[in-house]
Amino acid sequence: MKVLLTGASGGVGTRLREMLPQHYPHLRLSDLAAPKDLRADEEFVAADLSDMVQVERAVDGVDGIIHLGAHSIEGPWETILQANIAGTYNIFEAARRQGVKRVVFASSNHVVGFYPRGQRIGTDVTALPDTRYGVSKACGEALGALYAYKYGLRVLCLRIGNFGDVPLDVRRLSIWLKPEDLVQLIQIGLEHPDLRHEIFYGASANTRGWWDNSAAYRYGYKPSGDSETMLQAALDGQAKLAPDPVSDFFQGGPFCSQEFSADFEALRKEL
Ligand code: 15L
Repeated sequence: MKVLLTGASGGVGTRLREMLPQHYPHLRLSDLAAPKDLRADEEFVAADLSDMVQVERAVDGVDGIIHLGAHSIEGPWETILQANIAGTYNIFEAARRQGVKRVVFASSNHVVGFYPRGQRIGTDVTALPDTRYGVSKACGEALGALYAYKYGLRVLCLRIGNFGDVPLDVRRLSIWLKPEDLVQLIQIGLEHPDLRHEIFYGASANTRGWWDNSAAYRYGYKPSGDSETMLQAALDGQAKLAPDPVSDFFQGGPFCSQEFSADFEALRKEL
């Protein structure tokens, strides 16, 4: 199976470059610019995702796409619109035109950032994005559904929590995703015979998890990580953060408090 990894030069992409080749030896990498440490045995195609011609070149001849490429935090509308919304449309549309069978889309927990912490939610709740970035990921999920139901692509959207080796603070104890667990989720997306269109949370088996990830478990997901085993690291990280009532109340954390100008007390009472 030939697989394209977009966003290969970013933080998550860099880690996946190390981990994916043992499962997918025919891996093509793409990003705006090549990783500085690109090896001779790695294939790289530069692409600005907002340009369909470049995207079609990157997608040419692959069977599956892992689409990470995006502006991965909050940003100005024009940036989000081009990099994330137009970029993700171009990926799905190029996949359809070229007969690519599977797309794994890196969505984000920020699609549902305005749910209060502690509220257990599944993937069937109304989107409550906490940023323009979160809106772009909700839009990517909608594009995934369109291309699955209308054009027959097989699509897995992963609402990724926080990917890394350790949970960085108390919020991340609930949403942490161990790198090996992401690889497992990607394999389900690229290979599971029954998959048509699903949304999973990209989270490990965290003791303090907020999300009902039963859809992923139905497909055989067996996460190996639990952030609770690194509680102290998270508490140490938390100790460096200033208290922030809005951030501390909502699942999306600082993405919620950025630019926040609503009546927090009224909102908190309603929820
Ligand atoms: C995300 O979606 C971001 O891409 C990442 O940088 C983290 O901020 C993560 O969410 C998070 O919520 O911790």
